[in-house]
Amino acid sequence: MSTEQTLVLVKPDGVQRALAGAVISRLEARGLRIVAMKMLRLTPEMARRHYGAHVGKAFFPGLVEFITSSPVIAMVVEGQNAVEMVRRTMGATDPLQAQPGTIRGDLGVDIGHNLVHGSDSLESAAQEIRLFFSPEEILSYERDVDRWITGP
Ligand code: IDP
Ligand code: MG
Repeated sequence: MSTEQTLVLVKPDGVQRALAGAVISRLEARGLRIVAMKMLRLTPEMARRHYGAHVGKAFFPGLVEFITSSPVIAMVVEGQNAVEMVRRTMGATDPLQAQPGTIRGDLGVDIGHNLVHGSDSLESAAQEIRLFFSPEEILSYERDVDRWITGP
């Protein structure tokens, strides 16, 4: 068993479409614990750092424009295998390919408007968490329900 932390963003389309609650509910319902949360509007500099792996791709300028166009909700989410748990709960990048039952498969339509971001590995999670949050902003706490999610 490995408890992990990962970065989740409700992207501008999720906030604008009033789907932030739905996204957060699905993560909570999977047993994941929110240990940090804030609303912010990304600067272009921050967007370029967050999506550094995609620099040079054809969709990169549009991606930066989109992710900076309106506020996002950023979260650090914690739980057993949290990186993969979040990725599987989000579904495939292209909502057309995402399985029904996933966030993108149920709520999304277009690859450029896929509602949610989740780190793709433990390494990128650590890097992305550092970009969005200072260590003091990340809380450590127990929930009584956790023993019913993963056992004592
Ligand atoms: P991910 O969000 O599922 O990890 P990535 O491949 O890391 O997907 O791409 C980052 C984001 O860039 C995607 O969530 C999507 O919004 C956007 N994106 C990826 N590929 C395309 C594309 O081919 N056209 C337009 N936008 C794309
Ligand atoms: Mg990615």
